[in-house]
Amino acid sequence: MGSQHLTIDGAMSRALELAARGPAYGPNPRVGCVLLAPPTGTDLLRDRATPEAVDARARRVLAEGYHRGAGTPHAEAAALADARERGIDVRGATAVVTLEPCAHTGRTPPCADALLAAGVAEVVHAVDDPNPAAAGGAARLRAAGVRVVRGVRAAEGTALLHVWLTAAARGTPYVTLKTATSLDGFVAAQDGTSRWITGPEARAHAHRVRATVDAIAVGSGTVRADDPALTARATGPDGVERLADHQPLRVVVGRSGIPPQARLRGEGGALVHVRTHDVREVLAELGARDVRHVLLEGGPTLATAFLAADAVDELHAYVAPVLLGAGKRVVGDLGVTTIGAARRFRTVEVRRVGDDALTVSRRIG
Ligand code: AOF
Ligand code: ZN
Repeated sequence: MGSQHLTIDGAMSRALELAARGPAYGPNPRVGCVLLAPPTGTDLLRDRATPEAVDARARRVLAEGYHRGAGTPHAEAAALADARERGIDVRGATAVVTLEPCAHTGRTPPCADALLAAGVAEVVHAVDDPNPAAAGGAARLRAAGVRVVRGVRAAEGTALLHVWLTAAARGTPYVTLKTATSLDGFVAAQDGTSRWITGPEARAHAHRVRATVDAIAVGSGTVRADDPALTARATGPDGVERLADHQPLRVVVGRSGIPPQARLRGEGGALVHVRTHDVREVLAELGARDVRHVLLEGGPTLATAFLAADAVDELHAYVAPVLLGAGKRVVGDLGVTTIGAARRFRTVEVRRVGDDALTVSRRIG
């Protein structure tokens, strides 16, 4: 870092970069923080054109930090610790943070108080905290005389935290439905055989996604039909398949029992059996377990229930250039009888994975 200089805008880009190094899974958001020195020889407050204007001059980077997951220091605390370790005085500094500093004592003490105690003069953040338990940091800082500017690079901050913001504001997990189908929308042939419709690249990609979520859910019928392990696995450079460091919770939805020999009882994430078909109950149960992001991996009954309940936030549709003409459909009857009632999503990404196509789309509104 030494003599690196950044504008507030540049520091926010850096803070966003740092934030993205944190884990995508877990109950907490990914947050980054950069501490900038006060502009030399000028009065920060007198220099402003408008109260909300941000300083355009490059300033020395004093310290930086990011959040590494629930229970570890928040980004602001990590940046303050970085400064302390290197003996740097942060009095009069500007804290550039991707999320509004918290005002609560959760697993760690309030960041607003830590910034005040350190003598930070100005706080610039991208996104307001929607978590009612933690919010209020900006107001507390202002009341103590700190200048607070919000909304800098807000679109990027919101994009990075899309899943967490949706789940935190709503109080239930963000739901991603993954499907792997033939071009004509089948997940299995008429005789029930389904291995493999999509190719190895698509499966590897899906495993990488598994390693970023808190929970994977399947219906109890799928457990009996497919006996999935529901682990996140990756093949190393040596060609050996291994479990990823993070293993999501394995959730089975439905009333029927899980066979004692089921593969999902093996090594991997903890197993939860939610004995209901009621989508709201499933989401409440997962929310109570601090799940922010659940990936639905089948089968059609579970997918249909969540789609019918309008409970799918994101769709990952892997489509193989394979035609079956008949077989088991990816979703069942959604009660749609006319095109105006169709379930529609907005596409955010289309990419090629091996021979297959992946479309990522999100709920509209
Ligand atoms: C984070 N990391 O860098 C910031 C957060 O209970 P706690 O202590 O883990 O606090 C979690 C809440 O704190 C979180 O939901 C968010 O509202 C706020 N800010 N959280 O995990 C951070 N700045
Ligand atoms: Zn905090």
